[in-house]
Amino acid sequence: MGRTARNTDRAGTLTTSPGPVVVGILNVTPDSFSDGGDFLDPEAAAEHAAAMLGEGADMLDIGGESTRPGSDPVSQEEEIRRVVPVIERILAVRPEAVISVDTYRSGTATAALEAGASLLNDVTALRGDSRMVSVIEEAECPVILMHMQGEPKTMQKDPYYQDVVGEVRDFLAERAEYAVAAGVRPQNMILDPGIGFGKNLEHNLALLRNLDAIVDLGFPVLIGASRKRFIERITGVQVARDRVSGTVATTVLAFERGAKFFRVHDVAANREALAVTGAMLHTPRR
Ligand code: HH2
Repeated sequence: MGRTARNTDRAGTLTTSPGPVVVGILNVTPDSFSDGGDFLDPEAAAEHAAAMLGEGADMLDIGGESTRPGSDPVSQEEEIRRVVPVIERILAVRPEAVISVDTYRSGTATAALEAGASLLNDVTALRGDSRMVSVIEEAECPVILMHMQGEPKTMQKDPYYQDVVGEVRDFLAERAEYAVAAGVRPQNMILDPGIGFGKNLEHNLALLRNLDAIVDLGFPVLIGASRKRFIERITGVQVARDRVSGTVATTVLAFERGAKFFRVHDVAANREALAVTGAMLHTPRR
């Protein structure tokens, strides 16, 4: 348990540190939209995790269920079966790794924390499982609360907002309030507008353009735009893993607008872009 406690502290430090945080994506699923099936074997997953840490990832986000548009949920047992051996394998090789688990299920969250994960990423913002909030409160671990309209199976059918930025901001403010009222520490919360989750191209662009409205809520903000379909709509790049340049553009703009966490598949490219953007923004002009 010593290891878990230490890494939870390290995860907490990431949320309060001044610089940007690069979150490397590791999907242990057969059907994720860009890396489905690549890392189902714990050995292959651990190798990819080590590669992302070597490229400069500050932490990893492991998912055992795809939430791409049209995806079907898996059982909690299956999710645990996919995720836990990978956490154990990674920590056996890299005990200092900060690992987040992309789940909205309290049972998976508990199993993942026991295996050594130190953060939770809940795409339902604590609406998916009423027991989730007490798991987070007891573990005193950071949590990512994400906005989603609808659910993955149907969310891209006809997303509709009168004022996408205002509605996403109000939703995240309400979810943060709910978590604080249930005992989650404010300094443990990270907010995410949920790029591509029940949003069309214009909705995604409005959220990225007006990100300061969400940053102004006073919590660190995470952006997960990596390789997503809206980039294809702009660039025409059909193969998801080839959407690196488009992803980097979102990282640069979101960083300039105040985002702190960048959930990406291509760690090296985004890390480099953040270093150069940071230098441009913060080096005093002569
Ligand atoms: N996007 C995906 C999954 N989890 N979590 C947060 N907080 N923010 C996101 O934008 C986000 C997320 C979808 O991307 P990916 O994991 O690459 O694909 P899949 O859901 O198909 O596994």
